[in-house]
Amino acid sequence: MASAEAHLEVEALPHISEGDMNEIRAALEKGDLTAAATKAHEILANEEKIQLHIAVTGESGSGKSSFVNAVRGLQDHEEGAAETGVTETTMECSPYPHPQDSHVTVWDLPGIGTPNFRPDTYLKEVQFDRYDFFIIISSSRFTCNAATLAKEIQAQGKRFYFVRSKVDQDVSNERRLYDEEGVLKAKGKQATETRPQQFDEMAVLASIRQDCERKLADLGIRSPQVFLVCRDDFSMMYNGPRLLKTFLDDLPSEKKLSFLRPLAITSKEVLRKKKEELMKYVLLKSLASCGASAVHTGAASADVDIAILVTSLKEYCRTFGLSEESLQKLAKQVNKPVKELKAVIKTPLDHEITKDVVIKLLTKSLGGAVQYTSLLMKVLPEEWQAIGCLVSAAIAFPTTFFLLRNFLSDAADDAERVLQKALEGTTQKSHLWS
Ligand SMILES: Nc1nc2c(ncn2[C@@H]2O[C@H](COP(=O)(O)OP(=O)(O)OP(=O)(O)O)[C@@H](O)[C@H]2O)c(=O)[nH]1
Ligand SMILES: [Mg+2]
Repeated sequence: MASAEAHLEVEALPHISEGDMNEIRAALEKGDLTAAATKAHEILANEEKIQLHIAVTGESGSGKSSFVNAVRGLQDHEEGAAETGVTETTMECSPYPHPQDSHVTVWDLPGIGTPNFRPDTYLKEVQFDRYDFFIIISSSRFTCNAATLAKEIQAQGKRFYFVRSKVDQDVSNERRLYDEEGVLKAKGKQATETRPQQFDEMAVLASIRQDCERKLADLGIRSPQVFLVCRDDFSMMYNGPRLLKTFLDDLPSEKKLSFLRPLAITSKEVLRKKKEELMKYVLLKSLASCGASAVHTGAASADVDIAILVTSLKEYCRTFGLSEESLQKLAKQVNKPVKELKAVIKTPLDHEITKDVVIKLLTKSLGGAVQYTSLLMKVLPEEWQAIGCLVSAAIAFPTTFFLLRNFLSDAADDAERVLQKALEGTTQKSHLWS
């Protein structure tokens, strides 16, 4: 396990209301660790209830259902996938919980602008209030319908993003104008003036995006941002890192973790963000785990709620794709034996985390408990210093704090090695590691 000193950076904390913070402080001042732990428990349980609802909308046939499937990591033919088709397919709002995290629901909405759904009544019919944000999809230039919808969403105080789908088709259409060596075949004036002599995929994509942004600006949308995607290449979305950053910057802080948890790890950035968000909860989790009856770990004992630790370590494993199911899926995707991916993992997998494993880790942590108590005071943010002083008396707090923190770091390192191994020898690297 990584040493505690290696992780001395002070991390941000999740947003905790002043009332909750005061309650924890008051309980600790009275020396009532159990009451403080109960409060921490309650805050975490409320966080657990947070749901994120994402609406996928746009014109009929634009690829909404395909996008929903791609976000959920499913192929169109797989069980539980949204139905897709070349004729108008989706006629009602259908919720699709994320297979890896039921806190996130992606809603597949019917197409706008068909005789069945008029733009002026559309938002009411799809129950606008239900969603946290909207993704408006178009497979060509964005039309008036999309702009009307965006303006209405904006007027009602919610966020929307434009996604241009099926860019694989545009790239292959454009490629046909070039020969096998990638040299422009078309000789017409217009073709040569608007295209480079040598085929350049990134330039094609950039021009699609600029064209969409220009058209949306013409339709009255201020500073529109367009993201390009393609169904079969979704985890390597052409604008993956930018889209991710935009979503995360916009989401309220209490919803960031829900959004991040089920995301497939396709870049270092996703990995870093997941770790950063999970780290924010370590303090609360360690406090919640204190104050239970003592657990004897051989030579020493600690007052720790083991169940919370088991649940937390399992959550870390699942969030970093360190479960049998995720590894099997990744191995299939990159066409490598799962054994090869597992060989670089040092922490236990999701299903291997048991009470006994946690007790073993606790025993190790308890060995350094005295050292941990002083380390804890160095890493705690200022507003937690007083609490740190009070609970450090109970050896459980620093012990579990560093146990969780170190395990989280180790699991993130494992996930990075797994991704590196998965990508070895593939051409996908440039997209995935951007
Ligand atoms: N080449 C390509 N085809 C796509 C892509 N996304 C969707 N399609 C195809 O486009 C057609 C329409 O896709 P759907 O996902 O059913 O579209 P929709 O917007 O849900 O359609 P409705 O439910 O009828 O409103 C299907 O044949 C899909 O396979 C993509 O990124 N690339
Ligand atoms: Mg559909």
